[in-house]
Amino acid sequence: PADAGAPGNLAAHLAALAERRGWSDRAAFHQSHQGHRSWTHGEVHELAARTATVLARHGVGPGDRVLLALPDGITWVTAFLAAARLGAVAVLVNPELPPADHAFMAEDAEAVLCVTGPWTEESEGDEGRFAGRPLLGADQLAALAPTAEPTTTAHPVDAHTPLYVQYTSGTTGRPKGVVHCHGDPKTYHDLIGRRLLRITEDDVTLSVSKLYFAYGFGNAFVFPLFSGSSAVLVDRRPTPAAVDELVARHRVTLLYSVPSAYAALVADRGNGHQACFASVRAAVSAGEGLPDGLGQQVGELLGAPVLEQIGSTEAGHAFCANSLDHNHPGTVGHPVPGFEVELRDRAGLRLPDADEGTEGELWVRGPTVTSGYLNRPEETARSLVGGWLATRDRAVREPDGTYRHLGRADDLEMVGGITVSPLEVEAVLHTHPAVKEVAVAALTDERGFSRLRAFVVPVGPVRAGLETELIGLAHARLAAFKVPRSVSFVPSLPRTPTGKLRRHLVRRGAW
Ligand code: 3SK
Repeated sequence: PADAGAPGNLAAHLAALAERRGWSDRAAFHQSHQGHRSWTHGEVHELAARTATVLARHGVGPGDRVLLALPDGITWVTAFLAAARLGAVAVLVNPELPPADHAFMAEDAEAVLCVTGPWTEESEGDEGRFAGRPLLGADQLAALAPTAEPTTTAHPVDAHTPLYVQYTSGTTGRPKGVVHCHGDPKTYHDLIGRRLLRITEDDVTLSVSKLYFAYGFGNAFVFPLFSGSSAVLVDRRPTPAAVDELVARHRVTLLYSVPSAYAALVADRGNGHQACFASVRAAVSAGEGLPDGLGQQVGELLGAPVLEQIGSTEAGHAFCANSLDHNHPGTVGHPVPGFEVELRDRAGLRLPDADEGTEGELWVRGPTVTSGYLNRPEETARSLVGGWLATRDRAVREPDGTYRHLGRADDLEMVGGITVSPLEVEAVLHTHPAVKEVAVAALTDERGFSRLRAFVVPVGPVRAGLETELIGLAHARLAAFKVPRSVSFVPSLPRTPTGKLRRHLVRRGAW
């Protein structure tokens, strides 16, 4: 499927690159579920070109949006490349979201096709889940693609043609679609994969973060395809035992994860180096800060450096990162080469360089920062000012030019590396007749992790079982990562004289 006629098209570019560099017979992806199976770079691009024909037969053309609500696996990879080959835009969504979230995203993105499944017996059927938009089952796509003719001609595009959309939480609870273009993945790889992590053809990646998420997309899709290396794909978040097994089986060299999963690994395997991790040469951590001491424990367990970084869906991947050459534990590292980072005050005014130790909000400018959100001109104008992105992360600059992350500056909470709108969770809990007032915040637990907690002012006395009922209500209506772990019943919530909730006090859990 190599197509020299469309150099700007990501799918054509990657297929031609694999052929030119002689990667066709090298492993690209190892799928660990449904029986272990590996695909070479040549097989991936071939299957993607055939998948493009199936998508085209289902009405997908240049500029159309195709929603992919799929678990990590070969179908995810080939469907993405197929959409790119056709000049269509893949809308990457978490397959485990509740039906209402999927319906919102399908409508917001005006998806012409939703590629979904496989559904488990417990998950709700497709009826209404994607707002009545045309559906194509993952199993059906996987059955049709191998015998379809390959689409050898890729649609011509340039580096600024939209390629994919990822959703990020909005403060109002309505997720916002962030648009990225055909030129962005090559830049993630050039700046981070190649330059900072020195990925080569011999690397093997395991990313706990999934492909629909910015961090996982770069780690386990972009870097392997641009470097001729391979990635292990797992359809669900691997348990610590599964991480051990996969690292040993595939001789994983690069492990990408989030602090809560690293802590689970340390809790499971204890301290000190373990032989099953002998192949790991670096571990990357993102999503939230590594609690004090955990980075060192992980480094000892894996026998490899632990490199913290910070990125955002809007920036596409990391914009500050530690590297193999310069690792400052406890910080998120230096700005990624090619990115500029500024600390600004709440009004968006730059804090002077000399003020080291001064807290500020991180603003970022760089080659892969999105040009905006789908259908949200006002939010785009608020977050993107003169090419600078307001990340709403608070940080302080260290004397060596690295940045230390201090938390979020807006109403969003960060749990397990994912932003959650407390307003959305509060709205659900508020529907319970026993709830008079409610505030939700991520609080740090005794092990240093953020966990969602709901503070509820009850209507009348608290009866036995109310906490379980409220958590059950959240489970029934929200994605699992938005469900509070605990409920505290309080006589009142901290408010300003004008009635505005003092979220910084709720986050401290004391007022
Ligand atoms: O969550 C992050 O901080 C992150 C890090 C690297 C790449 C992408 C993201 C969203």
